[in-house]
Amino acid sequence: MENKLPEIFESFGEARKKGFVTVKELKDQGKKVVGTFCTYTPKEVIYAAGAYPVGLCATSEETIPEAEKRLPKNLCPLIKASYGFAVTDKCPYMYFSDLVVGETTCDGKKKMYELLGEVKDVHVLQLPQNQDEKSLKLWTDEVRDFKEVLEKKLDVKITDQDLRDAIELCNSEREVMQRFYELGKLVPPPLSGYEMHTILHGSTFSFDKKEQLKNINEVIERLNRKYEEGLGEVSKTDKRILITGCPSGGIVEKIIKPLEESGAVVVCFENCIGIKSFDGMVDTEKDPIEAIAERYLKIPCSVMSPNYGREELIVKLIDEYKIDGVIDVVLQACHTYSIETNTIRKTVQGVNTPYMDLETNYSMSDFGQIKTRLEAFVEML
Ligand code: BJ8
Repeated sequence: MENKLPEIFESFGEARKKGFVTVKELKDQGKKVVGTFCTYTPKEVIYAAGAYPVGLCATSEETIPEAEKRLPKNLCPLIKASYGFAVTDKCPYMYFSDLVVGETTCDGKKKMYELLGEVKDVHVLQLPQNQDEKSLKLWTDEVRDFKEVLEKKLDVKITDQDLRDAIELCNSEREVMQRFYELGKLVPPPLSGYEMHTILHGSTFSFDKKEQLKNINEVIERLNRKYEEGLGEVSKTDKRILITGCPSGGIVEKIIKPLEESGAVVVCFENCIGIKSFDGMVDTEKDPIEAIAERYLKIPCSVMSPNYGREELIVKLIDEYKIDGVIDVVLQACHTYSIETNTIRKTVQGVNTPYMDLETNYSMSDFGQIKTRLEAFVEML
């Protein structure tokens, strides 16, 4: 049983590519696909419409030169790369999306969606920038409108029962994914941060949720056994790191890998690949749209102002995951995360934990410089 783990690990690593075939098959069967860019997009409404949500955030610099023909060079790589894949038709998920859902998060993304609208059918969710009662009312209306948009565009009727079933599905996914990333609380963790990131990222390209949850449950079981038998490969003395900040899909090779080769292990991803996406359940007792809106608006991303939730969450995680150091990843020209580095530094240092912010993009040109900074950071922990 034990030696089957690498196979499963590999299958998650290949999940994005394998998903291309699955999505084509789904389309051939007449199924609908909805492309999304952000953790604030309520997946439940998409599932309730009988459609499949798929993430479109690009993680490679390949199409950035093409994107820069329309977008400024000094823009976040995630935005440029995602737009680049759309205009060059190089992303099958974008190609097969019946509808692309954007959201008013950062300025760069919302202006990019205007250009994307020239080549794809785009619906933009008007996300408020605050999490108070007034904003919740606006957001609840917006989620209700989103349901109507999907009904019209996909020619379906979404009932309350459809929404409740979708809530149940997504809550069970959250429950399993939480148990998975909480393996990072073990000392030493039974897997590296690189492996954890691969599984978290790969699972977002699984279209058969039941199969995905079965596989993740199997991984959890095996890793727990590995831990109990003391067979893990991570050393007890490795420094335990929390990663926060921008989405990390495009910087794994550049930050996570060299960091873990320097005597550290990433035990917690607070960003959108991990905790931000799966924290908090949708209340099953309330009106489904209201409950969905409430859960999503609480996500503590830097696009909210103020965003106290992120500070509170990080302090809690430092304690729960026995964190030795926090690394705040900022994608170049991401103003909201960049400005928040001030608050996050104060908060983290306020609980006597070393902190470092790293600004980077998707190119490997600063690899050496980043590696040196990471080694120096781990050295002083
Ligand atoms: S919930 S992190 S997915 S907005 S695109 S803000 S990196 S400048 S992605 Fe995000 Fe939703 Fe928040 Fe998560 Fe900065 Fe780049 Fe904008 Fe970005």
